[in-house]
Amino acid sequence: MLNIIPVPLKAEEKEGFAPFGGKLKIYGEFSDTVKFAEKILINAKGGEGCELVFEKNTDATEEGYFLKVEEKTIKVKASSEKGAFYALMTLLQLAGNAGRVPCCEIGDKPRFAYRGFMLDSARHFWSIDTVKRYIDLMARLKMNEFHFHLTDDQGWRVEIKKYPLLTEKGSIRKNTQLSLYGYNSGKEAHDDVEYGRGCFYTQEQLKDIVAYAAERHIEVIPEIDMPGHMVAAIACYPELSCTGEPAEVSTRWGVMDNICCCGKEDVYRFAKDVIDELCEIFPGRFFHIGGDEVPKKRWKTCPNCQEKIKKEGLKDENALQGYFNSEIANYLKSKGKRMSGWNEILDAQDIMDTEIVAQWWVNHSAGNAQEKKWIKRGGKIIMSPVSYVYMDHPYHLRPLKKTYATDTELLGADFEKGVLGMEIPQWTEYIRCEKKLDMLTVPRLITFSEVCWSDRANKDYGEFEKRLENSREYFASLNCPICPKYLYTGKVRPWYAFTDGLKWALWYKNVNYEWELMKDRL
Ligand code: TNX
Repeated sequence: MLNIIPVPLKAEEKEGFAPFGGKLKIYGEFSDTVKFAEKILINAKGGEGCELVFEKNTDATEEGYFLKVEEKTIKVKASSEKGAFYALMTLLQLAGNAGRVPCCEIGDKPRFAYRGFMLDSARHFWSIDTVKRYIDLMARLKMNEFHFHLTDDQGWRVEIKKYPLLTEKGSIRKNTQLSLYGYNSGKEAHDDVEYGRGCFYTQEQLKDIVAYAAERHIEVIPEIDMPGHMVAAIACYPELSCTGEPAEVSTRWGVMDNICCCGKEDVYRFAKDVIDELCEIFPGRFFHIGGDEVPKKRWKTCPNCQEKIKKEGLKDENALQGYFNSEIANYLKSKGKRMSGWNEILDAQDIMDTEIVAQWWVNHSAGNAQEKKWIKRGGKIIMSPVSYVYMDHPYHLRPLKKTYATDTELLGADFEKGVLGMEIPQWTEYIRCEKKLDMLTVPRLITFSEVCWSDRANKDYGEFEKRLENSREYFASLNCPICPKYLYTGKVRPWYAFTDGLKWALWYKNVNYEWELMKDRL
């Protein structure tokens, strides 16, 4: 068994091994990949007497590659730098720390063009080194879209020169909610420490992250969540809200009623100013505007919103969000960007252009009418179904096996034409340190790479789990440890998890359960 994740389309193992390491003679087409290979292998042992050759072959798809490993020659055929790079990623994984790779023949290409990972740096902030470590891991797994959730109610984490308060003030919250116990009753437990002072990325730092990702064929997609999930910005510039009353950066999780006022021109101006600055930093094709969880309560009684609804001849408050989305989508389009957003951006889909992309996170299946209608209209979606892929949920609720089944259980042929790809999000309300981030992220990201890269016919969870276990050393060498198997298979469970009904009622209370039990053992 060749130990490769995600499993390639076709792979055949042969007798023997080829030396692989810093002593390889590397040459051929695709100069970026040749340079990358030299750089990454420079200190790796092995490779003597062997060559690694890159050739151009137009039979390969843009991201696909052919690989032939013989005892003295390793030949890669690809049609672009991307394919050549992915062949190199396969070789690095096959080699691990062994200094050699098994002889083999591989023909590979991805199932989906969009293979994403989202990191929430708003609720808790992640250092540039951590972000790069995850970008590296994504590259090894042949994933290509890094969705960066940069702002939320509890913190604004990206420098915007025109609005300096956003990071001076909007990055700081007075304290932090600790658990879901008492959820939405206002009685949740909180700590009493300020969080977030100085926790933001400067524009220069973001450019560095973008370049680092680009070298690994990963696009960075910024997300500025609007018009909801905006309390941190409203705390700095209260005029953005309907009432204009003073507000504080949120210390609680959940969905806030205090959202931006889509009846005020200031809000459109603000959004466009932020977009202007960010488009200078993120050269990619997509720009994510969030758009999720937008309670319309305040809009219903806001004179500005009601006037806008009347003036534009809109049906209701949902249509007002649709109007706002369309304005922003057109603005982004004028800058050469394609807008993406969570599925709520389609709550008034009739007035939305099918050019935009909806990221579907609510429980869905071929039965979701909104989604069906969108796809029928020719719209595209990215799948992030909450009950299969959410990484912040405990393993006893969502073992790897469930995440692995996302594709096979949810996608039917009629549906598939509308699917641009898949993305796995990591929300970080309850993740405060790297060890916990790794515990919940690493195994799921590895699993998900196979979900979105590999052919359906090659998917077999039992066989995948063997490759995963055989890869512990390799991922540990990338500083990405895989947590114990009894954890990711969901065996660490609170007693009530054995009773199905109670499980759903009470898991919220115990979102930290596995961590509390495991933290000293990781
Ligand atoms: C829902 S998914 C959210 C996030 C939370 C997450 C927690 C989505 C678009 N919105 O704001 O962090 O649940 O799992």
